[in-house]
Amino acid sequence: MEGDFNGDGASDLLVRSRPERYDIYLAKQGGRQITTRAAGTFSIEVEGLCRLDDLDSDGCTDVLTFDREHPTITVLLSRP
Ligand SMILES: [Ca+2]
Ligand SMILES: [Ca+2]
Repeated sequence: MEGDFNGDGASDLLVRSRPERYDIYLAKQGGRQITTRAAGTFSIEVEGLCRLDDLDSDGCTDVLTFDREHPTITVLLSRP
């Protein structure tokens, strides 16, 4: 999934690297390259879902996770 997690105007990548884990890789050089090390990581239930939106309208893409097993919604706000 793509989003601008640091608000620099270049699209970054959110990758589900494991069934229970997501990693964020930031674009660099104006979006022509992507970092090789994850800038951020978070865990999610294996059956969980993840959606992206700028929930606080600050220009940085935020993450919503949905845990179906223990009905929970988690909001992860990005900061530049
Ligand atoms: Ca970015
Ligand atoms: Ca935001």
